[in-house]
Amino acid sequence: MANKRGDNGPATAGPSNPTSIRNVVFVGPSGAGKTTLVERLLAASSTIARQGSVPEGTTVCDHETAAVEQQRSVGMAVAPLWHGDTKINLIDTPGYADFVGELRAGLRAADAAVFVVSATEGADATTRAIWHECARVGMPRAVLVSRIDQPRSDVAAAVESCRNAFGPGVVPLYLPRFHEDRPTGLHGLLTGSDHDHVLDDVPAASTHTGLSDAEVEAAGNELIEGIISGSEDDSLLESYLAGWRISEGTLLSALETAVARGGLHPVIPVSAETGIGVHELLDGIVRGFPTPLEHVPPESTTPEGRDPRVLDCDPDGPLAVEVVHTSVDPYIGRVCLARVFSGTLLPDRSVHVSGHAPKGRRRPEHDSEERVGHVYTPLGAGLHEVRHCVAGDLCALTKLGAAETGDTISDPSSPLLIQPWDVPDPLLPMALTARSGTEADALSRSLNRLLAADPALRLDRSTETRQMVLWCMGEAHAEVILRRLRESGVTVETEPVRVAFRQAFAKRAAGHGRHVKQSGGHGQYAVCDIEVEPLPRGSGFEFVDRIVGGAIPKQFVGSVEKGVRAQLERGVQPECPLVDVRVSLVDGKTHSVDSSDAAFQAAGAAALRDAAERAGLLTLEPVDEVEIHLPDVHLGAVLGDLSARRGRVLGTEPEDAGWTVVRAHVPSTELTRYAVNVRSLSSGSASFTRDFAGYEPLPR
Ligand SMILES: Nc1nc2c(ncn2[C@@H]2O[C@H](COP(=O)(O)OP(=O)(O)OP(=O)(O)O)[C@@H](O)[C@H]2O)c(=O)[nH]1
Ligand SMILES: [Mg+2]
Repeated sequence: MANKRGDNGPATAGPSNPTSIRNVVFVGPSGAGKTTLVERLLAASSTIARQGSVPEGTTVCDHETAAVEQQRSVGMAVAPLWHGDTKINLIDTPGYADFVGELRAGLRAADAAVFVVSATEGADATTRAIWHECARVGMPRAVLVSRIDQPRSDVAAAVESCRNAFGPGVVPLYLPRFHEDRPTGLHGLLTGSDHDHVLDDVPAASTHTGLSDAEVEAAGNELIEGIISGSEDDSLLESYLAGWRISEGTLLSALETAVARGGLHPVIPVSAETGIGVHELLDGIVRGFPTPLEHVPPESTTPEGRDPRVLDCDPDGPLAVEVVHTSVDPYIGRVCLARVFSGTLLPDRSVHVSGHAPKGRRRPEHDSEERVGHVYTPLGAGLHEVRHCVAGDLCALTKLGAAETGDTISDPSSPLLIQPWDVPDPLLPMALTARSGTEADALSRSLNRLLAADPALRLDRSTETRQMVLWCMGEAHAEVILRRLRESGVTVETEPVRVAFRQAFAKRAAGHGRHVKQSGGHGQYAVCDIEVEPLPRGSGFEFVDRIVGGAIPKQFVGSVEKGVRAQLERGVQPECPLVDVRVSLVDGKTHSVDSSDAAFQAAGAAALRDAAERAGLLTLEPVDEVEIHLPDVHLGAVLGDLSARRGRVLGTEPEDAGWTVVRAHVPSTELTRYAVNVRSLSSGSASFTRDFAGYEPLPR
């Protein structure tokens, strides 16, 4: 569904204090139910009148056509709700591995994550990879065991698999209660409360946790111990060991500390279908999740990189806002989602916009002065105007012409640049062509807009293969990008990605070049003899002047070199430059009138072609060094596949428990779809990087 943009109502005041804000990102594998759960929370808090659904394509967060078509999220989305006096910014992210760039943007905007794992699936290798993404940025996490209404759901088994995967900090905060075999509500281990609100006609007395009183008590004690150890509060530990009763309020505040420190991951069972766990989750977010004040923001400097400092989350501090996401709305144009790290963003103000240029991914480093028009709070694709956005809050901005994902918005009187977050390396190349010359300009413009919005894209324009290659994260990402390009009105086609081959001399040889035309008018006369000698890979081209006795005057020696160099670059076969060779000019002949620079260039080129014919040429193909990180169980399959791709394994080393890193040299032609292949070989769990390593002879 395309949500209605801008609700034209009067601008409302957003929260004015960071303590009344929670930024919570929903992360977890695809299909775990994140988008559906966000939808349920929005409906439960009356933020939306009716709960939409993913299969019907009517949710707030999956508003893009590509998401509706793929029936999964393809980008991060923000949807705020109010729970009491607290504004909770829910940030939905896609679980599919192609969209890890969107996940990282979501993590950047948030102060805590809810990790959603299906009660029918538990934690698999993809889930671990996402957990690792959260851990590397130190994101506090709670675990939601979702879809508990489904027949095959098993909350206890899912908790156990999460604990095995993520460690002993995973501890239930609530247990499910059942009526017969159906979950009907939750039992709070900290509060001792039962919420059997789902089936009103079922008397609470007829529901049970399926556990004995002793088991429930043990689960409660385990939670209290988890809170105490995660909060690292010695006085609490002493009270507990002395057998004193610790009040619920004290434990709740220790719970918040333990979650913020990353030592405790409380578990809440939920069902977006029936609503079980929804109120507990909202209460848990407000009472147990860190506020923006507890989040150490990224370091910022001046745009020139001076005066590094970490700003406080202070509405009265210097303005430091980061664009975490950009999308293009068909009606409004560019919409930037931004996190205010410090200061207060007000509408109708001049601001400074500055950005990085990491790895040539985006535009070069840039700085400009722009004007913020209205400030909005986003609801999926919808926008509602607000009077301000304080430190710790998220907002949407339109009409910021130059701003792109990763940019910093600050006060023009003291411009800042926030240090960038890690963007993933796109590894699936896609060669694009426009249907006509006029379309080529439109394609170029649209691509530039997409590159500015999505840091997980990279564009290479290869002069060697004369292709425009867009690097994406995987097929689903590529599909989304093609759709966005077509929606922007360009007719774009894809073609197979070409690889740039080279050639080298097979052995030493002599070459004779003669360019003589003396019939009528001013003639042309140049004769030269060269010797070629193959050099080690990567040496490039060397030219040696071994002329003795002035057989060729100095000024024409340079001409021969120029002719040789041009022929090397052109190659003797089309689009196949010659490399790694020493060319020595050993002899030649000149004519006092007819010799010229042009004639000696032509003779030099002819001598090189002659030498190539005598020596024979080897075709070289580009080879990349790949580094693959994968669970041990998939090692055999991945190594077998590497050898089928003519890969040469350089080494395998154990990594974290159960994981291995493999390094290998693999021909680039064999890697054009490796991003897709390695994923299917490893059930989506392996990741890899590739770097150009050099050229190697193509097997005959
Ligand atoms: N029965 C049941 N089905 C659910 C529940 N939550 C989600 N679903 C269904 O599960 C499917 C996937 O749900 P999504 O909300 O799209 O999952 P997601 O985690 O957002 O997936 P990605 O966007 O791909 O990461 C949809 O068909 C939902 O209708 C639930 O609590 N109970
Ligand atoms: Mg989703």
